[in-house]
Amino acid sequence: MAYAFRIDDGFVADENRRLAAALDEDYGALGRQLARRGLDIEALTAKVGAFAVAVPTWGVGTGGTRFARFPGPGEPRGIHDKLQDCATIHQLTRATPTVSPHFPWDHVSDWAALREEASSLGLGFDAVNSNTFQDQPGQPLSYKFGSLSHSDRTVRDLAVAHNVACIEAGVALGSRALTVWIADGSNFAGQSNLTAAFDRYLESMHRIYAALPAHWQVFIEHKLYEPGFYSTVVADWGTSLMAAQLLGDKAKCLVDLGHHAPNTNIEMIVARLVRAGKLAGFHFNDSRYGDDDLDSGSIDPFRLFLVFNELVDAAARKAPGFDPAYMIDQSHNVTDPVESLMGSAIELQRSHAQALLVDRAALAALQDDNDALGAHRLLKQAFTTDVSPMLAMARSRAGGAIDPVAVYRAAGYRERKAQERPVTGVVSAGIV
Ligand code: AFD
Ligand code: MN
Ligand code: MN
Repeated sequence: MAYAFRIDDGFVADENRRLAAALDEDYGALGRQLARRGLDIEALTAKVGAFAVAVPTWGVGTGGTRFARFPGPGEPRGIHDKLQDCATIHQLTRATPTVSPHFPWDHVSDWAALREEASSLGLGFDAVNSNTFQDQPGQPLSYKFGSLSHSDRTVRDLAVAHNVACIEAGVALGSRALTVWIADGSNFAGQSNLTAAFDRYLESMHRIYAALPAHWQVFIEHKLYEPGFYSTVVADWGTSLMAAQLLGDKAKCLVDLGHHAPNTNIEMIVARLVRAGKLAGFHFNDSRYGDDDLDSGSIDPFRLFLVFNELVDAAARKAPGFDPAYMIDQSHNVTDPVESLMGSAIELQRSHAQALLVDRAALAALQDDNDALGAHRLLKQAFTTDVSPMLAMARSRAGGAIDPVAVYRAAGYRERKAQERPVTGVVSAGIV
């Protein structure tokens, strides 16, 4: 493909040099603070550096709402441009080595070539996502009234076939999981038989499950409402867990942080799914009202910390079957998506790092003593510790930027992309 601007690693190193002395000072101070708590900053920094989260290909384009979409300059025009942006996010953060594609949005004719292209950019592929929530041009049947749970078998067949094709594409890309989110539901009481719709969904999922290769998994993504505003076929983690248990070992439940009723205790759902050996992984984002798809940690960082507290706890006690896949799922309507995704990856690392600070044995002792405030204070101490120097040190040691957004801006990446990627004039709406 034609020459595409990339930020020079030498430029990143030069920018880092200007910040290195201050970082050393802050890292040293944090190290001494943690040492007083019996924590070794070097061991923690190594763990933080090992944390990785996938970026969804749809996340690097500007998002929108059902009212409008306001495109930003230099938007990716297709999967090749998207890979460039994903590579830049990983280059500067060193936390996003994989990409999660969405079909048919990211369709290409040669999967092997795409895998090669990604690999040349230092990227691999994470879970593949199917799309039966909208009709594609020329599609013979419509998903207007559902897909995997549709009342018409021929529509269900089409949706199943699409998911099987996604698996085949994923195999060629080196992926190991299929994420299935369906928009199926109803808008009017009486419109749909709630039991029959779920039965049809299960039957379709059994057929998709049967097409999974060895070592593959299917991730079931639930969502409370929207676009069905009366009922949704896979609305909650109870439905998701039931489906995963009925399907078999390869089926697990994916938690998108925006897909719950307001004020739901999501960390408890996480704990339950871990206990059931059914936690597939996450779509990280933040929300205030619904499926807002705001940047991770931007609204309620404490909740994000509490989710990671459960994850670190599960890892520490080696919970059976615990191997969650981490992905960001956000819609960037008013920010530069690359900046938002870099910031979000860092916020996830931050929550992870803070959760690693919790003294598990001390917490268990306080819980056994029913010392409510003592236990809470222990968590709060971890949550209020500024681990920024640790995150920056992990990044810079891995060749990333101490301050990714500042380097990204100084490099003029978006301006260069605006020149390389002329506006196509396509106006679109829709939440990604
Ligand atoms: C929609 C859903 C869900 C899903 C995404 C990609 O709300 O978050 O992960 O589409 O399929 O935004
Ligand atoms: Mn999602
Ligand atoms: Mn969503």
